[in-house]
Amino acid sequence: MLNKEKEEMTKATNVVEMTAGDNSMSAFDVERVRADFPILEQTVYGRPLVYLDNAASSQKPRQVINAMSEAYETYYSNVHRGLHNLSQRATDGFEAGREKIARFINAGSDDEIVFTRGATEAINLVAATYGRAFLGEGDEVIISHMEHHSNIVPWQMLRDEKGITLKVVPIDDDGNFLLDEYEKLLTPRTKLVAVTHISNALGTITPMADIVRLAHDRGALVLVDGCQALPHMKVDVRALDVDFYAFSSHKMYGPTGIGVLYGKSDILNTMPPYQGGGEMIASVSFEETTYKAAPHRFEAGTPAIVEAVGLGAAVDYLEALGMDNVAAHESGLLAYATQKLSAVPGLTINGQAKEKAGIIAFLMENAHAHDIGTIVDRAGVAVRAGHHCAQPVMDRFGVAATARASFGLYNTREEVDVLVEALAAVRELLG
Ligand code: 7TS
Repeated sequence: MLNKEKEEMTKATNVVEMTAGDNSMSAFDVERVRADFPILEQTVYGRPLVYLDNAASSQKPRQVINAMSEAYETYYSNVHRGLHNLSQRATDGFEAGREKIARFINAGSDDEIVFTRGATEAINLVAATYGRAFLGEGDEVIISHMEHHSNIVPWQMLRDEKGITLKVVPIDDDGNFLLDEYEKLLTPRTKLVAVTHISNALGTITPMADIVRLAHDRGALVLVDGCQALPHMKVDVRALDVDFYAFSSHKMYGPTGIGVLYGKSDILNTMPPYQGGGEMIASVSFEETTYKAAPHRFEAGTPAIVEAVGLGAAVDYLEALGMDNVAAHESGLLAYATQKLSAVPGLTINGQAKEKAGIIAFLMENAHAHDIGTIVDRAGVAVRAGHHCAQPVMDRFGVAATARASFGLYNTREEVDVLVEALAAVRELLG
């Protein structure tokens, strides 16, 4: 390619050049990506759908849908328990999902991947097993002011049950995680630090490497809520040295009903199971039951079999695109949207942290967030309005609700323009 042509291509909207040595697609071509998502082809109220609610849940590419249909049509069966051909193939498909996840996040082994129903269940699992077994009166758990309810309430339940102390790391007016304040909260009684990797309500990327280092210096473990990070950036759990990492499949282009708790093997195997039943035992008699090692001891009952296949297909899809390409595309969108939205009269962005992912929460003068959501919906634009299951951070900013545009790998700058245009209608109607 001529240099000039190359320059034009790098400049062109929505095209991100791949990095040398990357064996993923030759360039991130958003139109090609969009063609993989059948749901995006529709119109809503006669307008092309603009889906900007990816932080709540993302859409599914044909590759994921097809992998799940194929499983149901050709080899569906229960796993781990049948000698017959279908059961073995279903087990292979299910376990391949686990292997793909392990590789995707660079876990040390497949045994470090526990399948759960989602991030919420993954965090509750740690609170209910590690927390109940190893935390007691006066032990401290540190969370941040911008956690989703699913990383607040399980620790409050543990506080009420076991008498632990819950401490909260403050954030500044831009939504930055205050590392100095965090360091001051750490004490020899701190047993666990449970912090989000990316805030779903503000878009802040937390300084995870520093958070982990400081916690480990004091002997505390770290649990990361990675729900909003995994679909948008490369995550290496071993490079980060996190002890637990929780996420949901449905936000990373996979199906609902399945999520993951990554945990270091030596920690997982010290934790007692919390649900008893089939598949998690080594042997059962009325006198005594012994348990399998992790991850199986935490997977009682028939698991989400076809969902694991779908999650594996989502990982294949993301790896083929290349997470660096996805991240670069979305960071371009974030920069563009931030500039465009900031120029809308009367609009304020809630959350302007130094390190941000593709989430923009905003308020408009004289307009309730729900009205914004309803009006832009009429223009085909899907955004979320509300407290985003993060009420404490909304209280921190003195607002009950915000509107939120959150980007995924298939979004374009043209779609941002449609949102901005729709917001002009909000001003006309309400402003
Ligand atoms: N943690 C974070 C940071 C989240 O954003 C969410 C879901 C969860 C945990 C819970 O995930 P689940 O799959 O177990 O429900 N966040 C959102 C949101 O921002 N809008 O709808 C759901």
